[in-house]
Amino acid sequence: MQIPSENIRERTREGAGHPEQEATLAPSRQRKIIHIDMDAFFASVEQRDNPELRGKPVAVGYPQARGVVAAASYEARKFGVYSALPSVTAKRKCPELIFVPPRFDVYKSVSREIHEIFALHTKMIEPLSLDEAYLDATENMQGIASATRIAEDIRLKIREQTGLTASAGISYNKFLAKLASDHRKPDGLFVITPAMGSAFAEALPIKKFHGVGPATANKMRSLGIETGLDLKAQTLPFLLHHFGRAGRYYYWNSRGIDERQVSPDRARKSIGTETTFAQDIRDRESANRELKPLIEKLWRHCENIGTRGKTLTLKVKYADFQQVTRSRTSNALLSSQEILEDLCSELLNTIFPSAKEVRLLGVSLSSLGSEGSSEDDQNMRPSSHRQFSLFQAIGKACIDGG
Ligand code: DCP
Ligand code: MG
Repeated sequence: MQIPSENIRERTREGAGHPEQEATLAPSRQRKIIHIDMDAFFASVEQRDNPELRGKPVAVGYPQARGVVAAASYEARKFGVYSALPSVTAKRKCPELIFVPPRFDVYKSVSREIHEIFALHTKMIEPLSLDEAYLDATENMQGIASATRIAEDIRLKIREQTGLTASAGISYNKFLAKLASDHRKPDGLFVITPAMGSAFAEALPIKKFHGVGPATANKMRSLGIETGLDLKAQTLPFLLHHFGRAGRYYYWNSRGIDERQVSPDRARKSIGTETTFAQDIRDRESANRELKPLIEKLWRHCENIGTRGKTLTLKVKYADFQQVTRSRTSNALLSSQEILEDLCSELLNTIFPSAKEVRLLGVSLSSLGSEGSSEDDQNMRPSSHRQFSLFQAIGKACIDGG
């Protein structure tokens, strides 16, 4: 049985800021980091543009058997409807739920508008998805000392110019700024000061730590680790032993420390999804079986956002945390789920038989382009869609919050 651990994530040059790929070091200087996240983004845009939807439970997505909810309005969330929930389940939980098909062009244009507002204050902007970004406001165009003031100003401008609300988190690093923006959602602002950071991290349930999906959370629980405080009580060698390189990230995060920089030049390079298994697997047949739903989700995501890729990569993480990837690249954009399945099957042949057990499998697409657009057009306009998270609520949403 598999436990989906990650949403579909949009990977970036730095590996999407995944804890396992970024060293987290002791802090050097005090920074002012703002995390902005639009509230119920796709659903709010739909309610803005269609007054009949306001105040009602709305899901952006398709109600069909295999559809999933992309975004849920806050009215729908009261019924337990959230992103990545199968549409059929959503409708059962909330019979009044109104499904609205996604309009990605509109979301992209709002995304550009909010980006322009951020750019009035700083060049240090790292978009995480269409509706979310980190800003390093330590240095800013107006020389404003208070990052809170900047965040309030941004929230106000977003409301005035787009008619939508955003929540803001302010702190001295990315980890805490992102937690802070979630703290007073919707339409809220929250500051985690250096004096509060450590206590805030200690009080967190482990699933709130970046990179902790259901499988890792279960493993932590089996080791008696339930909260940030429990995590903090572990030694670095212990965490490295049990969680590989991510252990270093957990070690520092549980102390409220995160030295990842805001990286303005990060651009989405790939979309992908992965699963950590409740029990490690050893044979090719099991791997094939576990990959099927991943490929299906990846393809559904491609279809939803009109994106295709030329390179398919299979990621394998072994029980000892060693990680390998295998890729195949085609001259043309890969155009069907069957093609992805065939390529995955070929790639599995390079992995199995395997002497070691496998704890995680992932599939991703890179060399992305838009379905139906010309080669030049694709090169000119790398698409910037957000992950359709397939699971981290399955974890919490696709394409990788930082
Ligand atoms: N999204 C998606 N699939 C997911 C998660 C999100 O397609 N699994 C899309 C729809 C969301 C948008 O990305 O509206 C932004 O995602 P967020 O996680 O920021 O969620 P929302 O903005 O919808 O809600 P919140 O108010 O919690 O930020
Ligand atoms: Mg949002």
